[in-house]
Amino acid sequence: IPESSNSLQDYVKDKLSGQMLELFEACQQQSSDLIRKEKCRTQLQKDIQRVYAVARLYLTGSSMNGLGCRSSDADMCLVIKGNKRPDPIQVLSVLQRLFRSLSYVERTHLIRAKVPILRFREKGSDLEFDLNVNNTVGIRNTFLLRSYAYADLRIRPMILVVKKWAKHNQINDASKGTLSSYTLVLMVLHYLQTLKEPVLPSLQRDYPESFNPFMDIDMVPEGPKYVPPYSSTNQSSLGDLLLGFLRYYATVFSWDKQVISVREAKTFPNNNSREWRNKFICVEEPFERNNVARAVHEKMKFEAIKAQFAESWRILRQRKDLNSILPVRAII
Ligand code: 3AT
Ligand code: MG
Repeated sequence: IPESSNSLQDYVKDKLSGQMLELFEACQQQSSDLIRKEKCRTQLQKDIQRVYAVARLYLTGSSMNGLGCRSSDADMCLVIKGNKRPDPIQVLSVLQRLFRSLSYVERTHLIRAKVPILRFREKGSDLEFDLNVNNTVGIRNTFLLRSYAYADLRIRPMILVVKKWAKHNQINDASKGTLSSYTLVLMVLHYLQTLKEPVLPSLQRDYPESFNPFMDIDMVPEGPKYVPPYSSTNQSSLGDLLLGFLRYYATVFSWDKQVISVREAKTFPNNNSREWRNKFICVEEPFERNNVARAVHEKMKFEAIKAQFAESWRILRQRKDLNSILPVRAII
């Protein structure tokens, strides 16, 4: 007997869900956007190989994971293999000089963060790139997130709306002490994994071979080929999932006691190690198992984030109108 297969319309029977779908369809990355990014990647890899002959350039982040908007930047990872690990700052300095000689690149600058990046734009366009060196965990987690994004039809619209909501309400900027997009995505996945009727499983638990953390990096993009869609008994609409997400972080989740683990599809207590103790928000990186929410280190910013969940939940449960927490027209 064939499984009953849903279409996205089955989850869009109310006004709020319709507004979410409309926002998703207007904002999601188009295939023409990806083609443009891919074309730049190919040309950049060619130019970089004049200096680093064996280097390979990977597109990562929302450009590749199915969770991108038309306005998303292009994150990239340059992989340089070899016995001795090159110093990322040194490599990026060399690339900075190289890029200044390339006709299709402009506004190159080096950011000396914990993971150093070279930021630049395609000349004459608003396409921005963030390039790191050998931060290969970003390649692994991109293909894990991609598998989650396509495991259920509701995931991509749900996450896009949450990202837009967070950006509009100024809680989506790690450089200003709030949440990175990556942290937000893991928070949504965690909520969907821990519902009484889960919308998502732990893919790392169910398909350990596809997401083996030691897999050769060249194989990682092929890894998830055998992950089928998840068939959930949960038939909640998009709108109910958004309301439930806000409610969960406004009233259920214990920020001061729990660590979010998408790897295990559960929370665990934060009092067992230095990584988690006395942190405002604890969200586990699925491969490296460190805290992806470490940018939130000011009490004021943390309080603003929690207040935003509480306030948006209060308003949306009353109004059931996406415009009450996010001006849809202005964003499309
Ligand atoms: P946007 O659409 O650009 O807002 P994104 O999905 O590209 O969202 P980020 O810009 O936050 O997300 O991050 C880009 C990628 O970098 C996503 C993930 O593959 C990797 N990454 C980000 N933060 C971390 C982290 N703390 N640990 C490991 N990988 C990370
Ligand atoms: Mg990005």
